[in-house]
Amino acid sequence: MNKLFLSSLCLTALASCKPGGTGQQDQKPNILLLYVDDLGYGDIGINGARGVQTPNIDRLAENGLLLTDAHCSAATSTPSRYSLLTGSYAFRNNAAILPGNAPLIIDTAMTTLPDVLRASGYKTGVVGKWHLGLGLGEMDWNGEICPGPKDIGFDYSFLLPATGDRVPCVFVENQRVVGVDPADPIRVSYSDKLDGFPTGTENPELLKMKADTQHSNTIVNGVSRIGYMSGGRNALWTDEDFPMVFNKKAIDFIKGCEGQPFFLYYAFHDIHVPHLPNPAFVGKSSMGPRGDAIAQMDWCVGQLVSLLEELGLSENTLVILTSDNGPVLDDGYEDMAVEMLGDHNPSGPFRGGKYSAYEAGTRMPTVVYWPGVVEPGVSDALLSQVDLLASLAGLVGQNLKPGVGPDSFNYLDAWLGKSNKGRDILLEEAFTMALRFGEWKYIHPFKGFTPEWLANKDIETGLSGEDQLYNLYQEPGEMFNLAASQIDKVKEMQNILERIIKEPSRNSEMH
Ligand code: NG6
Ligand code: CA
Repeated sequence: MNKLFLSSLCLTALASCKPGGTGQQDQKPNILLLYVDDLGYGDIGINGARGVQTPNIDRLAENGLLLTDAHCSAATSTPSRYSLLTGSYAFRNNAAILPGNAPLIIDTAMTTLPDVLRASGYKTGVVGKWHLGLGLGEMDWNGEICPGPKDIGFDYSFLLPATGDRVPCVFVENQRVVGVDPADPIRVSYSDKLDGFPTGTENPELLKMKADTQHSNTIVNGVSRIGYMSGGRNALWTDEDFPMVFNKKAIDFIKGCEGQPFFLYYAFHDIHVPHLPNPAFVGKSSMGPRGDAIAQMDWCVGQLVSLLEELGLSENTLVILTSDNGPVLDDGYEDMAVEMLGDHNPSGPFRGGKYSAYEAGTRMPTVVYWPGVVEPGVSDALLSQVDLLASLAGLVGQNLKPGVGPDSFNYLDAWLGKSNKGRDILLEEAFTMALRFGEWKYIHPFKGFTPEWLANKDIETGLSGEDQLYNLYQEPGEMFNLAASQIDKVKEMQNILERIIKEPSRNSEMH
């Protein structure tokens, strides 16, 4: 990485920031990270979506940078989010999909992405899906929830605590449940049924959408979820209101930052299950609720971009839109996503999807938009979200202390399209680990057992007891396993993987 180039890039970027309408002259650029949930590579128009239109995202891509080989760090949510915020691979902390009553998995002593930006004068906020745990375990949802976002660098937070399909079905603002009532205390359990709400198993006649066994516990808003809760009746969310609720909080946050640069991590619930789009978006796609949720999310993106324009902030705001893992059609609810798919391909030209070690597990639809700084174009640089910590630190001129962002490297010039040089190697975490290196993709043998709920679904996990080696330049679809004929290459890839596992990448310079 060329330091001179980077610092001059930084200066150029900052110098080209035009004065904003809200007095943001000469400020560091705002950063708006639009983090969609479960959105596949092929789910946006510009990447070939057939069953839904995404005009707002396409407009960002046409006027910005479309990245074709940018990855989240893992094929599920919690590990990807962990890496994004800490610059550390999730396996180093055994981060896996969390239940809704899990403790916070980010050590509050770590320097996180929002910490880095806050130290540079940013106001930091998170709105939307959290899924990184809250509290210390055995949490009391009726008082202050600690530790939480503010303890890892966020000045403001408005959260959906875990996922839309997990209890508790309440919003948490600045670490307190919104609308909590001492007379109706909230309790949450993932092991014991709690009195208070009917369950999908016992009262299926109350459901507006059928679900599998795991999703057949507490019914809220006519939909059964994973886990049990009681109390908090005045605090319950209405899924169909999510786009308006979250967008309003995001807009209020941005407006409230007048005079101070902001970092907003806007983590969509869409397009995770349950798919319950607002009536305004029902029927907007030809694919039923999953497609309508994409249209809804695209509308939300459009609203935020319009806000930046109205406030005169567009040219002083770096917008990154991406996703936390690949697409999935059957994730527990009967919502016609499989039946109504038509000729739409959520994974684009790649194999697999959510949960998968194949490319579509982590290769994300990714757009970078910053008028006047990022030139319109397409880049096939190999990039990982684990690098956003170091790259954005580079943008704001922060040097990372040793140990901070242990797997994160500064690829700012590639993220902004100033260079085509991305990573040489890239780790993809799933139930096993996979590694990209030049034209090669290696998938490590999986010796564990596939969870029953996953094994029973029609999902290509990429899990095998054997080594797998694919040549992505020859066939991006990962159909022909070359491991048996490329023994030396397999060995080389295994060695790289071992080094990554053994020590933080910043020590070994493995990137
Ligand atoms: C799985 C859930 C799935 C989804 C996922 C988390 C079952 C059978 N499946 O365990 O529905 O909630 O966890 O998705 O329970 S993620 O995008 O947040 O990682
Ligand atoms: Ca996800």
